[in-house]
Amino acid sequence: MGSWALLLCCLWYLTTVRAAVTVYSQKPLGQTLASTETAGAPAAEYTGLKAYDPLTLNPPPLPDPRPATQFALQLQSAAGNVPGLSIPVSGALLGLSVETSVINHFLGVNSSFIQVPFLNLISTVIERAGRFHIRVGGNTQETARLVENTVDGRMIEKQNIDPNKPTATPVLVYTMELFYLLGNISSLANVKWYLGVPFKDLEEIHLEIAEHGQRVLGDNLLGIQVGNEPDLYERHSARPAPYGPEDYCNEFDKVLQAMQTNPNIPITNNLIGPSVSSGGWSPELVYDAGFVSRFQDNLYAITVENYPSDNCFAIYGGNGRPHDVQAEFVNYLTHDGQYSGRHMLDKFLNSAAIAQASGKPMIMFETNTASCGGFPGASNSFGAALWAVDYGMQLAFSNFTHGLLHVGGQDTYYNPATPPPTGVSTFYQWTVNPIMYSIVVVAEALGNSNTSQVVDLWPNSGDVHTPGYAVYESGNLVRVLLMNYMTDPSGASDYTASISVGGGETGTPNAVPAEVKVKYLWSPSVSDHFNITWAGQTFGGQFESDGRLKGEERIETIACDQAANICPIKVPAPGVALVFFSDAALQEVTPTSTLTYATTAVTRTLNTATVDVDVLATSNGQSGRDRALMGSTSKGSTGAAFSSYVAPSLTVLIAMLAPALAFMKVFSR
Ligand SMILES: *[C@@H]1O[C@H](CO)[C@@H](O)[C@H](O)[C@H]1NC(C)=O
Ligand SMILES: *[C@@H]1O[C@H](CO)[C@@H](O)[C@H](O)[C@H]1NC(C)=O
Ligand SMILES: *[C@@H]1O[C@H](CO)[C@@H](O)[C@H](O)[C@H]1NC(C)=O
Ligand SMILES: *[C@@H]1O[C@H](CO)[C@@H](O)[C@H](O)[C@H]1NC(C)=O
Ligand SMILES: CC(=O)N[C@H]1CO[C@H](CO)[C@@H](O)[C@@H]1O
Repeated sequence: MGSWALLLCCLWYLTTVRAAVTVYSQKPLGQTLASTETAGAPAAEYTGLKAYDPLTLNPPPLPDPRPATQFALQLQSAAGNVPGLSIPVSGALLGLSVETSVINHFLGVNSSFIQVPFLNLISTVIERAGRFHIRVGGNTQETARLVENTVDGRMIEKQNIDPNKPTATPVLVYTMELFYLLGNISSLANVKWYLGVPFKDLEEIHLEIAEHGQRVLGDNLLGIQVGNEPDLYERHSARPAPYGPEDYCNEFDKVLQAMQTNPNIPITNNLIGPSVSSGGWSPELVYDAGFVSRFQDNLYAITVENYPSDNCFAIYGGNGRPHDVQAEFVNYLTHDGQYSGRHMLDKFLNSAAIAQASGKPMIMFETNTASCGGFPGASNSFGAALWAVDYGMQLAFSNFTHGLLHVGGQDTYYNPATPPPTGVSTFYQWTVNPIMYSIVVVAEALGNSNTSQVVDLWPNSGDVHTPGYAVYESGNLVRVLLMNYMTDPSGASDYTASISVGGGETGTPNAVPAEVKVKYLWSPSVSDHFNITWAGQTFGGQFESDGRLKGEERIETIACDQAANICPIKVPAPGVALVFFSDAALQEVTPTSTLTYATTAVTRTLNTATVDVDVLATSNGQSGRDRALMGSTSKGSTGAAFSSYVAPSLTVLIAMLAPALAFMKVFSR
């Protein structure tokens, strides 16, 4: 049976059973997809695409002794009195790093076919932070080549160069459509880009990314990466040994000179490096080789790339070590754990200070929960969302200006969001994963003023399960973010922080307002994949999202005791509370209306300079063939099968598609 016929009968089936069944997608889907389950064995045999792995870990046991559930938190109202405050950062601090080979799935097929869920997702952040930063690159940028046309007419294509070396990194070929796609995205939403030139073969330097990137993207191109994780080149046989920091600096110079003599590259002061992973060299070795002083006038930003752990052993074997994810889950769930942002950034504080001293942004250019795709059950859990909120705030506190969460393809666990697999994309919507919420929460915590300064509060006598941060904007306390890493459905591990502002020993007047507003990031457990809300709204479950937060927004109002100078803020276990100390601080990051793009894809045949959003919102991006299919299966309600399509029917659809899914093309980092 062809897959279209298969879908056809599924659709008929789902329209008839929709009303009768009520199941949630997560577990049933997993059970159905776990095709090779062995009787009696633990459910670890899921063999489908990793992005949909239903493996759910157990929340770690409660710490013993338990942290206090009541504590006082004394804050200064003015930034001037706060030691250790960060430099001013922007709400666009957390962005994405998208592997080049997956942009046709994640961003759009080409310049006239842009993924609407993607636009909606980033618009959700832009409405809060003012803009959004995306890096397109990763390992696949190193061998990318611009071609006039690809064989099959697509925007990008992978080609294996040497048939005798099947494991060699395939050359990625792309057409001009890539630049137009990014350009057209920026004309729809305020996205700024980082690109990277290939650095693999410097006998013949390829600078088309810089040439066309600058020409097509203009100001929307922030900078150009030169060299990706050069400290691993020797290990990955990308360079003959020995390859050291000095060699990298010399090669960087070679590329710079090629740019400076290229009339099509007018801007050569926007380069990005050294992007070391710290798996090989510490960044200090590169600074010692003169990187910053030598390229001071040509650098846009100083970058590092880092993951707190890796799942490479499970993916490739050999390298690295196996991980017991259940046992290690807890390492993500403390403010000072082995995998925490604080721990990760310790080794880069000197880099951030060097960047600050040289007036450059400091960017964590590629990061996520674990390299080689992340960990099943952990990277796609609410625990990862808490980890990423803490990490994002810690990046700010550590004087990093940006951090980019990596997006792989269908075969990774850590994507903030995943488009449906090729072939079923007309029927499924996107899967938004927990760390996407973190991007939204951090955007709201930092706001859109570019003046936010952050301090890590270490509240509750520095308990690592209950971290907190204060945010000062234009010198004044505006928001406080409080976290609870524990999972305790009984409610006994919820805590209440009694926040005082000024007064007492601060030598300044009592300053709590009459009331504060609070938004919660909530889930019943750190292990949950989809039952997550931010201020009462959710992106929904697997294959359920069009990129918009859905549901009624819930903002709590908490009365403060001004005489006693106390605002009591409850924080659930697990959860995050974002406390707004003024209505202005709330309004700054709370969109009143949402600019959205309501179809599954935008098809634009007119490439005019301005885009009519109303037209986009009402246009139907599906092709005629897809529409005909829908019409013929939904018994008189054309399109209804898709638009009202909800989780309950998914089990059935997936069950019948399982064989087709197995053959789907997959991409991974
Ligand atoms: C863009 O992709 C769409 C959908 O696959 C296709 O119909 C269209 O021809 C493509 N446009 C270009 C310019 O390649
Ligand atoms: C961040 O920069 C500020 C201003 O220079 C400095 O006071 C602070 O100590 C730095 N923070 C860290 C964690 O290094
Ligand atoms: C924040 O900084 C960005 C980038 O420099 C700028 O485009 C934007 O206008 C700034 N926002 C405000 C409110 O100043
Ligand atoms: C989310 O969790 C809550 C509490 O456990 C439960 O009442 C609710 O039904 C769950 N929602 C979904 C969509 O699973
Ligand atoms: C701003 C921008 O990059 N616009 C591009 C949109 O895509 C078309 C091709 O489809 C290009 O011609 C435009 O330059």
